[in-house]
Amino acid sequence: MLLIKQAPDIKNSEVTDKEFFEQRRQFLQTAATAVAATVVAPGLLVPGTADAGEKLQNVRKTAYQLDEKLTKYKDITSYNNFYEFGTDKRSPAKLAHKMKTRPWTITVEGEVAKPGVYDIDDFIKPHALEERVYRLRCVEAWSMIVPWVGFPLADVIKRFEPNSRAKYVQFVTLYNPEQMPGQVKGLFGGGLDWPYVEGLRMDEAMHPLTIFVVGLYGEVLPNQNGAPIRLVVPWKYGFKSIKSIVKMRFVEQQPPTTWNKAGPREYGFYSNVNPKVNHPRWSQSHERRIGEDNLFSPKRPTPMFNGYADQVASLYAGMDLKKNY
Ligand SMILES: Nc1nc2c(c(=O)[nH]1)N[C@H]1C(S)=C(S)[C@@H](COP(=O)(O)O)O[C@H]1N2
Ligand SMILES: [Mo]
Repeated sequence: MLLIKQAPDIKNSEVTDKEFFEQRRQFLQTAATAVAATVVAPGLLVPGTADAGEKLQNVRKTAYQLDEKLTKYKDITSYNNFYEFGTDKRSPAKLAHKMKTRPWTITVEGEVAKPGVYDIDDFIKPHALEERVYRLRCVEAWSMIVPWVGFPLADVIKRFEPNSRAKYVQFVTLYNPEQMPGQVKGLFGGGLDWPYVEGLRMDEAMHPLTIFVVGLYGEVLPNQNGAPIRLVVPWKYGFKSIKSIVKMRFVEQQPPTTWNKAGPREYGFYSNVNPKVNHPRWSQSHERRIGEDNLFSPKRPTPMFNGYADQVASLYAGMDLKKNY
């Protein structure tokens, strides 16, 4: 087992993980080239026609990096919260292949100049893909360091031209009990109200840290991580980062959110990572890192706003964060 006493050696572990990443990249490139040469035209290997694990083209590196070891691909893709596929962390990786991610449409509606139903590939195409390494912190007191691939939500919002009544954006996940067994009433989806919904205030949605994600480790997003497209809002608890989105709705009133409906005393609308405001069942002051820490490892302190305070604290100036949890 790992790192009970050993001092963290960031450089060393980064090298190890990059080697792993590069080997995987090499392997997939070789595989993709072989496929392209025989069956598929190379131009088809773009997001949209690609399956989970296929390499994404033209992913730009960015300055969004962290001085922490990346969580292994295997851990990011086999320890998931995706209640549409059951409440067990291992269920999504086993069951999410049932979800069909093509064809797929995204409906844009509400207070917006360009509402419509957009094919996922047309929706993604105008945006340059970039890699951003973000910390993901679940309210259940665990975390991961994830190299996401995506693009700023702000760029998408600008395309659809919300009007001045648009104060919030609501997001909706696919509802399809045939493909998502956790949505069948009485089965193992934790009794949530389906479809899963989330929302952001417009300034949170427009913040440069907020992204739509279509990939992971340079590859097309696996279904269990929210293919074909999900949100990632790194200063908020993981549950705000809604998966497998089929609708964006621009609204004037603060929209309902799934976890707030399920347990209003436990989950508020804002859900900013805040070590000073505890959840009734899990401490928010500390966390363990998936794939590295075990039951005996010292807990890692959770930073305010998940480490993004310098960039996002001003969004909440003057707000009581104990009330607006
Ligand atoms: N549609 C949907 N989105 C969801 C969830 C879910 O159950 N359904 N779980 C959330 C929670 S609690 C977390 S911690 C993150 C986990 O993302 P990951 O599996 O990619 O790590 O997804 C969030 N998005
Ligand atoms: Mo979570």
